[in-house]
Amino acid sequence: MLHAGPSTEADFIPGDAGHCRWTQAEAEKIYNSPFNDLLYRAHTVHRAHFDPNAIQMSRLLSIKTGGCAEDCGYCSQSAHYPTGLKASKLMEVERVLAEARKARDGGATRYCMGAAWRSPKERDMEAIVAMVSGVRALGMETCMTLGMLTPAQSEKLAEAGLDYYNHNIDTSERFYGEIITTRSFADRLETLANVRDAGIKVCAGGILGMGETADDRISMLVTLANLPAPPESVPINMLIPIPGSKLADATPVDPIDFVRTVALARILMPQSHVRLSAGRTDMSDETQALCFFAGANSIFVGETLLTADNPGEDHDAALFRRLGLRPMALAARQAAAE
Ligand code: SAM
Ligand code: DTB
Ligand code: SF4
Repeated sequence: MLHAGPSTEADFIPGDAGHCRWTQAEAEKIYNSPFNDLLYRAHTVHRAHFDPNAIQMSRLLSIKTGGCAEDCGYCSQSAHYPTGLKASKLMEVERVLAEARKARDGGATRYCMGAAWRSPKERDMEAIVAMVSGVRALGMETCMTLGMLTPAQSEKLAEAGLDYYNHNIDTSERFYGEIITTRSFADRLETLANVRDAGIKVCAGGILGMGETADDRISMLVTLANLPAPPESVPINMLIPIPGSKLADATPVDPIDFVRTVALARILMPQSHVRLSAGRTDMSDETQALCFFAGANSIFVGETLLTADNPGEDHDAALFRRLGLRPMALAARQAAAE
């Protein structure tokens, strides 16, 4: 299906897969337009595709924490930096399912399980598959983020019934090597293609506040929007500075620029769920409200993300009340995706 794209024919190059391909120049023009024009356009696109007051709620669990071989400069779990995080082994399936049950009872409809791996080992696949089918049996959508996947591993997860796979491109291709050296931007795209080919829905986004330029942020979104099919879910994380990590002292992103990026994501990927992801603890309610107006329609709920803090149920319930927001029902989301 065609997604609502640029406003004039001159604005885009038709892509092979039948959806618009955005150019960097067009995306920059939109990002740099007057703030009110940008937000008006983003919100109009948002209303055309979604209920503007419904927010999808996901819950995260770290199923294997720390000791990771990759050198991602933002991460608490990389073994390359003295972040003080204690590493642990893969969690037992029953414990994961007990946590998932609690999350479901707390209102989450998607359960996202993350492992601090470069890629999963064959010996871990049996437990991973059991986690996917167990969480599904609880009536929740499933998401995993385990690092790079081969085509065969992607097929195995698809057969287990995995709904989403999260694999972020994090930033622009140009800036990538400044943040991570143990894998390449092309490696990330390869896993995204493997996941897509296996028929799993794609969750892919990035992080703002790592010292990137506005053009890097725009380029990251153009890459995502121009994939053969745009990701169904686009997490926009604000860097949580981790003491001891390479980016511990990065300059925080300007909240207005953060909102501009969310708005651009909404315009470039009209049918995707845009997730206001990590970093909400350090964001004002007003900034979050602007993000929801600009088209963000998904959040992580609960006190913790993988290892870092998240606002928690009480704060989010109060925010939802103030803004008249409500949780997006599972059935409504499935209908919107069809
Ligand atoms: N190891 C897997 C991988 O890298 O794909 C999965 C887990 S990893 C922690 C998932 C994503 O969380 C990263 O790609 C990054 O975008 C985000 N993330 C990690 N640390 C973060 C931080 N300190 N602040 C914001 N986002 C972060
Ligand atoms: C994503 O884009 N953000 C989530 C999820 N995908 C896996 C992870 C955020 C991690 C924040 C830092 C932490 O908790 O360690
Ligand atoms: Fe490992 Fe993922 Fe953290 Fe990178 S982001 S260090 S791959 S856990």
